[in-house]
Amino acid sequence: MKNKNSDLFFKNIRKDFPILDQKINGHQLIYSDNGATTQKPIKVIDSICDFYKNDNSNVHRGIHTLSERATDMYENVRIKVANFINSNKEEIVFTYGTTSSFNILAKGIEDQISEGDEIVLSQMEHHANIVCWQELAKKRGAILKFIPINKDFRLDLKEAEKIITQKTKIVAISHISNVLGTITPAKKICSIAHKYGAYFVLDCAQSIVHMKVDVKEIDCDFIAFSSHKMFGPTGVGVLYGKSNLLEKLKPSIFGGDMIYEVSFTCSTYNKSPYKFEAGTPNIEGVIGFGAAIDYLNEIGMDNIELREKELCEYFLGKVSEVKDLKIYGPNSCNDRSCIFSFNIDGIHSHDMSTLLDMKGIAIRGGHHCAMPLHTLLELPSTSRISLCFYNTFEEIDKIVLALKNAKKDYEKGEFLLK
Ligand code: C6P
Repeated sequence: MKNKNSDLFFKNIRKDFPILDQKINGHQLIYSDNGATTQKPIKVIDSICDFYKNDNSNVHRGIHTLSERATDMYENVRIKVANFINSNKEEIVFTYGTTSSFNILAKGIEDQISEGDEIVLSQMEHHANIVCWQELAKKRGAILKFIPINKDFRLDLKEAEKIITQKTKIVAISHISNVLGTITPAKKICSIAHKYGAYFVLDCAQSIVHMKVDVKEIDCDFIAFSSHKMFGPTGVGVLYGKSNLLEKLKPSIFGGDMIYEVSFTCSTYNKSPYKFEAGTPNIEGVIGFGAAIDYLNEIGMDNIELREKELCEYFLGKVSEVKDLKIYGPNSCNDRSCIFSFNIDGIHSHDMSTLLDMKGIAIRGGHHCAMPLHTLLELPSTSRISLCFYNTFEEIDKIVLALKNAKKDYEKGEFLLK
């Protein structure tokens, strides 16, 4: 289909995702938990099966044909990822996901942090971008500071200007909050960080699949993201770092493939990115990830962004009709994504998840691995709907109808029988 921007195109695209064609509790599945993980198109699934059927071998080790083929396929994905974010292939470290990328980074940078140095995060971070820095701060005597959010659920830039100072060594924020959906002004915060010589780290776990991420344009020093949130397999992620900065990072996982030379007494390490990829990697995962990137490129990130903006506007318009529902996040689709965390007075988020599941609608309930943010907002938990391009306007209508009926259904208590 030529017009990759039309509603019809995106409705047809659903055929690429076999899992979407099923009933849950007697209703057509509406998968709206894409912030947790996305579904996989048949091309990704097939690429993994084909690899095992035809090409399976270890990488970087054998001299035989299969191993050389597997190595080429694996390294080719590194190039695809580099092109996807406008970087060089040497700057792409394959990891096991965003969390593992952050751990490799925080451990690797340890030697560059001294007592009294400051690490600036924001109040809307996922635990993956908090806990590893807390560990680093404890070890090195560094101090963590947090850019506050304002009442519109956006980062307070005036406060950011005050918090980031000569003492700041690292500024690490999420590009899109996995709770609020807020798109943060990455370029602006990066320039404040660089003014003081601090590293700028961007958590792209929630942004990479919804908008074009260009590391050169933003001038990021490091970014992290996961394949499974971009229609690829689980167990694969990326740590991007500028070449000279990756060279300065220490590896923290040791063993085969990350070395240059090993004796009984000491070892020297391979160059980046290989010094961070010890042991046999998730080869079939990386191959599937490559197929996911091809798939995204075929649709076009511009088309995806446009489609999701339309879904965002439609959702916010429709959901405003639901009584007693509060959304935690910006109300303009210009600086938010299709992640909508909400509560309806009197219904716990876990009950809300069960209520909607009874109608075939998959959402997430809880603290979404962002406990500090929930504590700040004085919320024990929230319900979260997260949409992507394969969701439809008709699905939004059904979700909103279910939300309108939620109180009535809740009071009937039928969901308790589940
Ligand atoms: N958020 C969610 O439902 P992993 O689990 O390593 O692939 O990604 C961690 C992570 C880091 N940063 C952000 C902003 C994230 O949203 C996530 C994962 C999922 O919101 C699972 S908790």
